[in-house]
Amino acid sequence: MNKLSRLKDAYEREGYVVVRELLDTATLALLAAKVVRQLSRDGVTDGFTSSGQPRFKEPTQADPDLLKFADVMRSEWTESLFQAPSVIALMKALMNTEEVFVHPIKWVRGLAPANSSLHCSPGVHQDFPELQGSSRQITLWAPLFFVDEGSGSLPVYNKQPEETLLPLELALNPSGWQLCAAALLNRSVFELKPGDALLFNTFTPHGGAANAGEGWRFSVEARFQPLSDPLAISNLEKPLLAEDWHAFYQGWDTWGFYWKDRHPPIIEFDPTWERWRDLTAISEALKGNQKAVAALEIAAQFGVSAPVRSCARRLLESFDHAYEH
Ligand SMILES: O=C(O)CCC(=O)C(=O)O
Repeated sequence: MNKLSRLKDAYEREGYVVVRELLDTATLALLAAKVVRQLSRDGVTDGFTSSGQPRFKEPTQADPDLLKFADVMRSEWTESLFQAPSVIALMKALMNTEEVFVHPIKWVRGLAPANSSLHCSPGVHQDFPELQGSSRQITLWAPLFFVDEGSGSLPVYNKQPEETLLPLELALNPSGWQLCAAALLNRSVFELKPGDALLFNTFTPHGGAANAGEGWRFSVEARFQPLSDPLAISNLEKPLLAEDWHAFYQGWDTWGFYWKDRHPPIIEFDPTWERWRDLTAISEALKGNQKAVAALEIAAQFGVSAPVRSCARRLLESFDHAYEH
């Protein structure tokens, strides 16, 4: 069996696969340098850990904007990493497709140590309810600095192969929810160096990374799908951390609007999951379930209708009062 067949076999069997030395390390080094410049400017690093991550330094004031890495996200280098012919060829093989579509939105995340004021880690989840569209989507997750389990590498889980969406439970994490542990099978966490990538399907459970180290864990993420599969409009409408795509692509030479005349059949975003989460958080809060607090905060801010938002706000206030007494 050649290397490509082995990777494909593992991806189809497990729902994820690690691909060593996939991404261009010179480009990753440029992005890593950009990250270090921002951390230094913001006063939240003071050197490197023994394993090579930027060492975390507590900010003088906790500020969620310290977790936004717009310069790296908007850099054309980030795009070029994922457009590399070797990446596209691998995606074609894994998805059994002639034409691949690279989602325009890319993520750059910094995961601060678990014992710091800036720690913020998504619970174990599946990507599909947020992304929707193609069930063949693949997420590519890759570190900018060496990472292992102790310093925040991303855990992935096996599930029964025939399962798609798994049950959720309330949790005190940034989204307010996590997958029920009973639905998860084997957990795997990999040691990865710059250039290595973890690839997983849109239904593959992942998340709950715990950074027990002293450094910042940095990762870049992109999503890929067959060009002929549907794409939810929410994946194209607006970039992250920029007003619009024109602002986002300003100054780019090669890859700006690469998707303009080449995108999959567009479908509406289905708000069913968001509604279910908001209404379930409200009904659980009414029963006094304190674990609903994080999900209520989301419902209070982003709930799809005004009555849901105000109901969630009132319940949050009543929880605050309960704590005061
Ligand atoms: O980087 C992390 O800890 C979470 C990443 C994630 O949830 C994702 O790639 O969908």
